[in-house]
Amino acid sequence: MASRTTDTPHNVRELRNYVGGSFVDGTRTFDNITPVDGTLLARVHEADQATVDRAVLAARETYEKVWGRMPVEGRAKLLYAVADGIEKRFDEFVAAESADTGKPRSLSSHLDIPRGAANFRIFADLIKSVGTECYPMDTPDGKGALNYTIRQPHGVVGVISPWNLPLLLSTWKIAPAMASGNCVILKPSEETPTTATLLAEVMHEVGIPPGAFNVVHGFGPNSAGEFIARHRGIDALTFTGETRTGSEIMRSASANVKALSFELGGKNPAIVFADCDFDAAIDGTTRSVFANCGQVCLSSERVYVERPIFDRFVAALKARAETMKIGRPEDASTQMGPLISREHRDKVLSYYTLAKAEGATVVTGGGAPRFGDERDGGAYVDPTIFTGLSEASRVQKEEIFGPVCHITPFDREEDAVRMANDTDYGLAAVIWTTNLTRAHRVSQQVLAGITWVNCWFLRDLRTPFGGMKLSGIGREGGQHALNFYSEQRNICIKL
Ligand code: NAD
Ligand code: 6OD
Repeated sequence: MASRTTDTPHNVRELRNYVGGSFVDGTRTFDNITPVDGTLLARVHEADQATVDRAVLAARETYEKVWGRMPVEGRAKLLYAVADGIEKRFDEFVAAESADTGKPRSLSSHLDIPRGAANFRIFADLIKSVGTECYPMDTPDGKGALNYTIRQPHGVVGVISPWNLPLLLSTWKIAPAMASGNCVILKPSEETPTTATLLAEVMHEVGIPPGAFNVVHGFGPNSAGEFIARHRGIDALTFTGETRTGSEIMRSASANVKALSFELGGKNPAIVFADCDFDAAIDGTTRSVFANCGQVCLSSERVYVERPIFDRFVAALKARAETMKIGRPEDASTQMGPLISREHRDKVLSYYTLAKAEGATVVTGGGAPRFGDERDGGAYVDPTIFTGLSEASRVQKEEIFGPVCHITPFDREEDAVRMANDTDYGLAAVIWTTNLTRAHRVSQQVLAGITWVNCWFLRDLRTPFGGMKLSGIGREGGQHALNFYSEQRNICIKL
């Protein structure tokens, strides 16, 4: 194989672009720093415009000659092999994902990497059973006509992905795109380039045809991200990330009228009714606020609790936050790691400061821990709970993306629904109640792409996933993803 991921004598990796089946240098490199302790993990080769052009050309050629023509069984077989290949190198993927993000290995080994493999399996399964529509019709001559639809891949699909669940979220798009017969150009986040490069190695090892999958490293504006968004040779673009970035990408993509799918930010509510299973609600809210250091687009940053249990709930969640073990990813007892970067830490801390300026009561946290060891070079913040803010405050309106929530009491169900919906976003909601009728009623009233009742982040990969309002455009998952990654065409045959 051409040069791939290599370790220097100091264990600093070189991460190259994967273009047309070869690992290629960039014209310059950037550093990949771990938020665990601020040390250097890798030098990453940035793709310039010419490298992105080569990737697009390779993808187009492979689409036309090989991948787009391969029988579905053949594509599915290779995608199962990718899933197996990820699992074969499971520990390496886990260690890399945790080093890049700082997340506990207990999390990357239970969520990120298994889902990375599962994403390939489910879409390999689904593509084999995809159906078609057929409409026999009457005609004036009595002989009739038959309409039927066929699906055609777009050709070349650009995938631009974020850093919070790097392998999970990129493969959530790569797998259905490739299963549908498209060739892919992936631009992983500059913060988390490693598992994308390992995935390229797996694709190479299992014999994915050169050009069917490409990785270009770099940043957003005036770098690989923008080069993809603007590229005339890319037919469809799928993006996960911040809403503001989505707007920029939409502007860049508009000249070439690409098909777009956007999974964007959130400011998600959780509503806790007094009739809930209290312990389950505390367990679930601890996860939905603090898991992955709060860096999940589905996290609950606004928690509404019915007044009779408000004080007890706040005290119980505070106790969970204060006993949370913050530490290095490889320590099995670690429950929460650092944020993704020092820069993001500054952003989260600025919201902690803003909350106080807006009049919040700090129930717990509100700052950054000091460890007195190498972790002080990392990007850690305290798990934090606020109360007392008005619903109009910026902290209640803007996505923070950290281990933090604000808890508001409510008296009537309609007040909780009104406050939950008083947001520009509409990604996810959680409802805690044992009243079945209320569960259905409130779920239907809360405006969110996904509403969980008495659970959080429970995923059936066949279901539609996506956001309302500023949280996104379109739905992916199961058949919905296959619809996005293909063009449906109608053929009408006069009999
Ligand atoms: P981000 O928008 O900063 O970056 C995402 C990707 O876009 C990165 O690869 C980045 O390099 C690239 N990018 C940035 N500017 C670009 C530009 N102008 N043109 C092209 N590409 C560009 O997001 P992030 O900070 O990596 O991720 C966190 C955000 O993602 C949060 O807002 C979170 O809610 C959101 N998110 C949403 C979902 C969802 O499913 N709705 C899932 C995960 C994360
Ligand atoms: O589970 C998924 O498929 C998914 N898209 C999760 C998104 C998480 C956001 O951070």
